[in-house]
Amino acid sequence: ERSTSSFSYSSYHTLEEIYSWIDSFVTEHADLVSKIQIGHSFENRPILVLKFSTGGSERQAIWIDTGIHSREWITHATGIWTAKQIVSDYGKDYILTSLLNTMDIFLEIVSNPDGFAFTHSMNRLWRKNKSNQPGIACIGVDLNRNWRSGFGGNGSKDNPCSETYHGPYPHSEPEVSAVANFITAHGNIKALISIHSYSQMLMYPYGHSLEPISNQEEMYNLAKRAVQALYEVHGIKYLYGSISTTLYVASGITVDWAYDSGIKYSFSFELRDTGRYGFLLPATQIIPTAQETWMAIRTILKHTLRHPY
Ligand code: PAY
Ligand code: ZN
Repeated sequence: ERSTSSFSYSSYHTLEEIYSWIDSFVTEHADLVSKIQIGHSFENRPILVLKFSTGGSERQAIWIDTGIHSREWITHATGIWTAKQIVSDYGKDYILTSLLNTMDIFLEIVSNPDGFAFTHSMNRLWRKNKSNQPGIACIGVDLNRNWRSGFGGNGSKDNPCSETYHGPYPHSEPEVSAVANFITAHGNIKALISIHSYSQMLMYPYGHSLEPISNQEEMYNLAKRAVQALYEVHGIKYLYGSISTTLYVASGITVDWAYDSGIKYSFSFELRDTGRYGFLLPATQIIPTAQETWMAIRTILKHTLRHPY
Protein backbone atom coordinates (compact mmCIF):
# COMPACT_ATOMS: atom_id res chain seq x y z
CA GLU A 1 0.00 0.00 0.00
CA ARG A 2 1.26 3.44 -0.92
CA SER A 3 -1.25 5.03 1.41
CA THR A 4 -3.72 3.73 3.95
CA SER A 5 -6.61 5.36 2.05
CA SER A 6 -6.65 2.45 -0.40
CA PHE A 7 -6.47 -0.16 2.38
CA SER A 8 -9.59 -2.21 3.06
CA TYR A 9 -10.28 -2.56 6.77
CA SER A 10 -13.08 -4.99 5.99
CA SER A 11 -10.86 -7.58 4.30
CA TYR A 12 -8.27 -10.06 5.47
CA HIS A 13 -4.71 -9.31 4.39
CA THR A 14 -1.40 -11.05 3.84
CA LEU A 15 1.69 -10.38 5.96
CA GLU A 16 3.21 -8.26 3.18
CA GLU A 17 0.06 -6.16 2.95
CA ILE A 18 -0.06 -5.65 6.71
CA TYR A 19 3.63 -4.72 6.96
CA SER A 20 3.23 -2.29 4.10
CA TRP A 21 0.08 -0.82 5.71
CA ILE A 22 2.09 -0.37 8.94
CA ASP A 23 4.69 1.70 7.09
CA SER A 24 2.07 3.94 5.46
CA PHE A 25 0.14 4.26 8.71
CA VAL A 26 3.21 5.33 10.67
CA THR A 27 4.15 7.84 7.96
CA GLU A 28 0.67 9.34 7.89
CA HIS A 29 0.40 9.61 11.68
CA ALA A 30 4.00 10.34 12.59
CA ASP A 31 2.89 12.75 15.34
CA LEU A 32 1.24 9.91 17.26
CA VAL A 33 2.55 6.58 15.97
CA SER A 34 5.93 4.98 15.54
CA LYS A 35 7.13 1.51 14.61
CA ILE A 36 9.44 -0.49 16.82
CA GLN A 37 11.13 -3.72 15.85
CA ILE A 38 11.39 -5.85 18.98
CA GLY A 39 13.05 -8.89 17.44
CA HIS A 40 12.99 -11.49 14.69
CA SER A 41 10.87 -14.59 14.26
CA PHE A 42 12.36 -18.07 13.96
CA GLU A 43 12.37 -17.67 10.15
CA ASN A 44 13.93 -14.22 10.54
CA ARG A 45 10.93 -12.01 9.83
CA PRO A 46 10.81 -8.72 11.75
CA ILE A 47 8.55 -8.62 14.80
CA LEU A 48 6.92 -5.20 14.81
CA VAL A 49 5.11 -3.16 17.43
CA LEU A 50 3.19 0.08 16.92
CA LYS A 51 3.75 2.67 19.62
CA PHE A 52 1.09 5.32 20.19
CA SER A 53 2.48 8.19 22.21
CA THR A 54 1.91 11.90 22.66
CA GLY A 55 5.35 12.41 24.18
CA GLY A 56 6.92 12.22 27.59
CA SER A 57 9.54 9.73 28.63
CA GLU A 58 9.13 6.32 30.19
CA ARG A 59 5.41 6.75 30.53
CA GLN A 60 3.18 4.06 31.90
CA ALA A 61 1.77 1.98 29.09
CA ILE A 62 -0.79 -0.47 27.78
CA TRP A 63 0.24 -3.57 25.80
CA ILE A 64 -2.12 -5.17 23.26
CA ASP A 65 -1.22 -8.18 21.11
CA THR A 66 -3.12 -9.95 18.35
CA GLY A 67 -2.31 -12.94 16.20
CA ILE A 68 -0.13 -15.00 18.54
CA HIS A 69 -2.03 -17.91 16.99
CA SER A 70 -1.71 -17.46 13.26
CA ARG A 71 -5.03 -18.97 12.21
CA GLU A 72 -7.02 -16.49 14.30
CA TRP A 73 -7.28 -14.00 11.43
CA ILE A 74 -10.06 -11.96 12.98
CA THR A 75 -7.59 -10.87 15.66
CA HIS A 76 -5.05 -9.32 13.25
CA ALA A 77 -7.90 -7.60 11.41
CA THR A 78 -9.23 -6.29 14.73
CA GLY A 79 -5.76 -5.05 15.67
CA ILE A 80 -5.47 -3.10 12.41
CA TRP A 81 -8.90 -1.53 12.81
CA THR A 82 -8.07 -0.69 16.44
CA ALA A 83 -4.91 1.16 15.36
CA LYS A 84 -6.97 3.29 13.02
CA GLN A 85 -9.57 3.84 15.75
CA ILE A 86 -6.92 5.04 18.21
CA VAL A 87 -5.62 7.72 15.84
CA SER A 88 -9.12 8.87 14.91
CA ASP A 89 -10.40 8.89 18.51
CA TYR A 90 -7.46 10.82 19.91
CA GLY A 91 -8.70 14.34 20.62
CA LYS A 92 -12.33 13.21 20.30
CA ASP A 93 -13.00 10.44 22.78
CA TYR A 94 -12.30 11.67 26.32
CA ILE A 95 -11.13 8.32 27.69
CA LEU A 96 -8.66 7.61 24.92
CA THR A 97 -7.50 11.22 24.89
CA SER A 98 -6.83 11.36 28.62
CA LEU A 99 -5.17 7.97 28.47
CA LEU A 100 -2.79 9.03 25.69
CA ASN A 101 -2.06 12.29 27.44
CA THR A 102 -0.38 10.34 30.24
CA MET A 103 0.27 6.81 28.94
CA ASP A 104 1.49 5.06 25.78
CA ILE A 105 -0.12 2.18 23.95
CA PHE A 106 1.90 -0.62 22.35
CA LEU A 107 0.14 -2.77 19.75
CA GLU A 108 1.71 -5.92 18.31
CA ILE A 109 -0.50 -6.92 15.38
CA VAL A 110 1.32 -9.90 13.90
CA SER A 111 2.71 -11.66 16.96
CA ASN A 112 3.50 -14.83 15.00
CA PRO A 113 4.63 -13.70 11.54
CA ASP A 114 5.99 -17.09 10.37
CA GLY A 115 2.81 -18.91 11.28
CA PHE A 116 0.73 -16.15 9.70
CA ALA A 117 2.65 -16.35 6.39
CA PHE A 118 2.12 -20.14 6.49
CA THR A 119 -1.66 -19.75 6.95
CA HIS A 120 -1.68 -17.87 3.66
CA SER A 121 0.69 -20.12 1.71
CA MET A 122 0.16 -23.66 2.94
CA ASN A 123 -2.17 -24.35 5.82
CA ARG A 124 -4.96 -21.94 6.72
CA LEU A 125 -5.43 -23.58 10.13
CA TRP A 126 -1.82 -23.41 11.34
CA ARG A 127 -1.71 -22.33 15.02
CA LYS A 128 1.90 -22.57 16.25
CA ASN A 129 5.08 -20.83 15.16
CA LYS A 130 7.44 -22.52 12.66
CA SER A 131 10.42 -23.42 14.80
CA ASN A 132 12.13 -26.76 14.47
CA GLN A 133 14.69 -28.65 16.48
CA PRO A 134 17.33 -31.07 15.22
CA GLY A 135 16.08 -34.67 15.22
CA ILE A 136 12.45 -33.72 15.71
CA ALA A 137 10.11 -34.24 12.80
CA CYS A 138 7.22 -32.05 13.92
CA ILE A 139 7.30 -28.30 13.50
CA GLY A 140 6.13 -25.49 15.72
CA VAL A 141 5.71 -24.48 19.33
CA ASP A 142 2.44 -23.15 20.74
CA LEU A 143 3.38 -19.56 21.60
CA ASN A 144 0.58 -19.50 24.15
CA ARG A 145 2.18 -22.35 26.11
CA ASN A 146 5.81 -21.18 26.05
CA TRP A 147 5.69 -18.54 28.80
CA ARG A 148 7.44 -19.08 32.13
CA SER A 149 4.40 -18.89 34.39
CA GLY A 150 3.17 -22.44 34.95
CA PHE A 151 5.39 -23.68 32.09
CA GLY A 152 4.86 -27.36 31.30
CA GLY A 153 1.76 -27.68 33.47
CA ASN A 154 -1.70 -29.02 32.72
CA GLY A 155 -3.20 -28.06 29.38
CA SER A 156 0.17 -28.04 27.63
CA LYS A 157 1.99 -30.89 25.92
CA ASP A 158 5.61 -32.01 25.80
CA ASN A 159 5.03 -33.79 22.50
CA PRO A 160 6.38 -31.56 19.69
CA CYS A 161 3.69 -32.89 17.37
CA SER A 162 0.91 -31.54 19.59
CA GLU A 163 -0.96 -28.31 18.78
CA THR A 164 -0.28 -27.23 22.36
CA TYR A 165 3.43 -28.19 22.50
CA HIS A 166 5.06 -25.92 25.08
CA GLY A 167 8.54 -25.98 23.54
CA PRO A 168 11.86 -27.11 25.05
CA TYR A 169 12.07 -24.50 27.83
CA PRO A 170 10.33 -21.25 28.90
CA HIS A 171 10.73 -18.40 26.41
CA SER A 172 12.61 -20.68 24.01
CA GLU A 173 10.74 -19.12 21.11
CA PRO A 174 11.99 -15.83 19.65
CA GLU A 175 8.41 -14.56 19.27
CA VAL A 176 7.87 -15.01 23.03
CA SER A 177 11.28 -13.86 24.24
CA ALA A 178 11.07 -10.67 22.14
CA VAL A 179 7.83 -9.67 23.88
CA ALA A 180 8.90 -10.80 27.35
CA ASN A 181 12.19 -8.91 27.04
CA PHE A 182 10.46 -5.80 25.74
CA ILE A 183 7.84 -5.75 28.49
CA THR A 184 10.40 -6.49 31.21
CA ALA A 185 12.81 -3.82 29.97
CA HIS A 186 9.98 -1.31 29.73
CA GLY A 187 8.99 -2.04 33.31
CA ASN A 188 5.95 0.20 33.33
CA ILE A 189 3.19 -1.74 31.53
CA LYS A 190 -0.02 -1.42 33.56
CA ALA A 191 -2.48 -3.43 31.47
CA LEU A 192 -1.95 -6.22 28.98
CA ILE A 193 -4.60 -7.44 26.55
CA SER A 194 -3.86 -10.56 24.52
CA ILE A 195 -6.37 -11.18 21.73
CA HIS A 196 -7.35 -14.63 20.43
CA SER A 197 -10.32 -16.19 18.71
CA TYR A 198 -12.77 -17.84 18.90
CA SER A 199 -15.36 -18.50 21.71
CA GLN A 200 -16.62 -15.01 22.68
CA MET A 201 -14.99 -14.76 26.08
CA LEU A 202 -13.19 -12.15 28.12
CA MET A 203 -10.87 -13.75 30.63
CA TYR A 204 -8.19 -13.07 33.21
CA PRO A 205 -5.61 -15.26 35.04
CA TYR A 206 -5.07 -17.88 35.92
CA GLY A 207 -5.02 -20.35 33.08
CA HIS A 208 -2.63 -22.75 34.76
CA SER A 209 -4.45 -23.00 38.07
CA LEU A 210 -7.95 -22.86 39.50
CA GLU A 211 -6.67 -20.66 42.31
CA PRO A 212 -8.21 -17.14 42.26
CA ILE A 213 -5.86 -14.20 41.68
CA SER A 214 -5.55 -11.66 44.46
CA ASN A 215 -7.68 -9.01 42.69
CA GLN A 216 -10.12 -11.54 41.27
CA GLU A 217 -13.20 -9.66 42.45
CA GLU A 218 -12.02 -6.45 40.79
CA MET A 219 -11.21 -8.35 37.57
CA TYR A 220 -14.55 -10.13 37.58
CA ASN A 221 -16.44 -6.84 37.95
CA LEU A 222 -14.31 -5.13 35.32
CA ALA A 223 -14.79 -8.01 32.87
CA LYS A 224 -18.51 -7.88 33.49
CA ARG A 225 -18.65 -4.17 32.64
CA ALA A 226 -16.44 -4.63 29.59
CA VAL A 227 -18.62 -7.45 28.27
CA GLN A 228 -21.72 -5.32 28.83
CA ALA A 229 -20.18 -2.46 26.84
CA LEU A 230 -19.34 -4.96 24.09
CA TYR A 231 -22.87 -6.35 24.09
CA GLU A 232 -24.39 -2.90 23.66
CA VAL A 233 -22.70 -2.45 20.28
CA HIS A 234 -24.14 -5.38 18.28
CA GLY A 235 -25.85 -7.64 20.84
CA ILE A 236 -23.04 -10.21 20.97
CA LYS A 237 -22.82 -12.18 24.21
CA TYR A 238 -19.53 -12.94 25.90
CA LEU A 239 -18.76 -15.20 28.82
CA TYR A 240 -16.24 -13.92 31.35
CA GLY A 241 -14.21 -15.14 34.29
CA SER A 242 -10.83 -16.71 34.88
CA ILE A 243 -9.37 -18.73 32.00
CA SER A 244 -9.21 -22.00 33.94
CA THR A 245 -12.81 -21.80 35.10
CA THR A 246 -14.34 -20.25 31.97
CA LEU A 247 -12.55 -22.04 29.12
CA TYR A 248 -10.10 -24.69 30.29
CA VAL A 249 -6.84 -25.14 32.15
CA ALA A 250 -3.92 -23.91 30.01
CA SER A 251 -0.35 -23.46 31.26
CA GLY A 252 2.46 -21.24 30.06
CA ILE A 253 0.15 -18.58 28.66
CA THR A 254 0.83 -14.89 28.03
CA VAL A 255 -1.58 -13.41 30.56
CA ASP A 256 -0.44 -15.63 33.43
CA TRP A 257 3.13 -14.50 32.82
CA ALA A 258 2.03 -10.86 32.56
CA TYR A 259 0.07 -11.07 35.80
CA ASP A 260 2.91 -12.81 37.64
CA SER A 261 5.24 -10.12 36.28
CA GLY A 262 3.22 -7.48 38.08
CA ILE A 263 0.76 -6.41 35.38
CA LYS A 264 -2.37 -6.41 37.48
CA TYR A 265 -4.79 -5.77 34.60
CA SER A 266 -4.05 -8.71 32.29
CA PHE A 267 -6.85 -9.96 30.06
CA SER A 268 -7.32 -12.29 27.14
CA PHE A 269 -10.12 -12.03 24.64
CA GLU A 270 -11.56 -14.82 22.56
CA LEU A 271 -13.31 -12.95 19.74
CA ARG A 272 -16.23 -14.10 17.54
CA ASP A 273 -17.77 -16.48 16.95
CA THR A 274 -18.83 -19.49 19.05
CA GLY A 275 -17.99 -22.06 16.39
CA ARG A 276 -20.27 -21.69 13.40
CA TYR A 277 -17.38 -20.34 11.34
CA GLY A 278 -14.72 -20.60 14.03
CA PHE A 279 -11.31 -19.48 12.72
CA LEU A 280 -12.86 -18.88 9.27
CA LEU A 281 -14.97 -15.94 10.35
CA PRO A 282 -16.35 -14.17 7.24
CA ALA A 283 -14.72 -10.83 6.45
CA THR A 284 -18.14 -9.16 6.68
CA GLN A 285 -17.81 -9.60 10.46
CA ILE A 286 -14.44 -7.83 10.77
CA ILE A 287 -15.73 -4.31 11.39
CA PRO A 288 -18.58 -5.25 13.75
CA THR A 289 -16.18 -7.48 15.71
CA ALA A 290 -13.58 -4.75 15.94
CA GLN A 291 -16.17 -2.13 16.94
CA GLU A 292 -17.57 -4.14 19.82
CA THR A 293 -14.13 -5.30 20.98
CA TRP A 294 -12.98 -1.70 21.09
CA MET A 295 -15.75 -0.79 23.55
CA ALA A 296 -14.61 -3.59 25.85
CA ILE A 297 -10.98 -2.54 25.53
CA ARG A 298 -11.98 1.05 26.24
CA THR A 299 -13.66 -0.10 29.47
CA ILE A 300 -10.42 -1.77 30.57
CA LEU A 301 -8.38 1.30 29.60
CA LYS A 302 -10.70 3.57 31.56
CA HIS A 303 -10.39 1.41 34.66
CA THR A 304 -6.60 1.25 34.32
CA LEU A 305 -6.43 5.03 33.98
CA ARG A 306 -8.57 5.55 37.07
CA HIS A 307 -6.80 2.97 39.24
CA PRO A 308 -3.13 3.90 39.08
CA TYR A 309 -0.67 1.60 40.78
O1 PAY B 1 -7.22 -16.77 25.57
O2 PAY B 1 -5.24 -17.31 26.30
C1 PAY B 1 -6.44 -17.59 26.10
C2 PAY B 1 -6.99 -18.91 26.49
C3 PAY B 1 -6.30 -20.09 25.91
C4 PAY B 1 -6.39 -20.23 24.40
C5 PAY B 1 -5.37 -21.29 24.05
O3 PAY B 1 -5.68 -22.49 24.10
O4 PAY B 1 -4.24 -20.91 23.73
C6 PAY B 1 -7.77 -20.60 23.88
C7 PAY B 1 -7.83 -21.04 22.45
C8 PAY B 1 -7.07 -20.05 21.58
O5 PAY B 1 -7.54 -18.93 21.35
O6 PAY B 1 -6.00 -20.41 21.16
C9 PAY B 1 -9.26 -21.20 21.96
C10 PAY B 1 -9.35 -21.57 20.50
C11 PAY B 1 -10.78 -21.73 20.01
C12 PAY B 1 -8.62 -22.88 20.24
O7 PAY B 1 -7.67 -22.90 19.46
O8 PAY B 1 -8.99 -23.90 20.85
ZN1 ZN C 1 -5.49 -18.49 20.26
